[in-house]
Amino acid sequence: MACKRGALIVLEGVDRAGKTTQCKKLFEALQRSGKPAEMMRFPDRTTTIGKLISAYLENKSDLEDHTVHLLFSANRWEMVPLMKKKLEQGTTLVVDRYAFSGVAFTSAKPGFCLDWCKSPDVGLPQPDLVMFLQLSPSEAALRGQFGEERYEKSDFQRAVQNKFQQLMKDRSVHWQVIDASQSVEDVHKDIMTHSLNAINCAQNQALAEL
Ligand code: DGP
Ligand code: NA
Ligand code: NA
Repeated sequence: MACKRGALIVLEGVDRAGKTTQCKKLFEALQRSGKPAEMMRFPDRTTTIGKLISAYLENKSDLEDHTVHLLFSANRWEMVPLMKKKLEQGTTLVVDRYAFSGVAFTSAKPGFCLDWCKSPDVGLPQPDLVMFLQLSPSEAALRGQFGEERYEKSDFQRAVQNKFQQLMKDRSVHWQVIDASQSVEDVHKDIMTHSLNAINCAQNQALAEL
């Protein structure tokens, strides 16, 4: 019997919504239930391109806004061969941020339209499920101070949140809004339910492209 493909599952949301915690919990739960799974995150700061991005985010370097947008996209593209290989082998990928963060963060800057922002990511593997961890800016503020990185400012995060709301109107993407104000365990339960459905559906579908 041919090996059934894994699902491409993405978690998105503004900073402090709990994406990284939930990716880890989902990955661990899938492993426990015997489903082959791996975690990935974007930006992947370990590659040559990722190191340029990391220095930019840490305010150690300045890059022109279009340039950095293309670097974030290139950082996703450089992982595509590995992602396709894993998915074809039957491994489900749990991904912390993807092209939607790319579009939301850049288009929140002045002078960028959604279409320009989307174009470099056209053709990337299409996620089987994108869960948006929804948390209001006021609830996010209760979770403590932002760090020191470039985008971690409330006004900018509010603009990013608005861009995500716009992106979620795109019906060609399988969006699922998750109430991230619930307890960590309740958020995890929701995410697990949607993920198991996505894994079942993905088995019988070809991998599509953004
Ligand atoms: P994280 O490592 O998940 O904290 O993400 C780093 C920061 O980079 C975070 O503020 C979100 C932002 N970011 C993630 N992906 C992209 C992207 O593709 N483009 C831009 N401009 N920003 C991004
Ligand atoms: Na961050
Ligand atoms: Na995170």
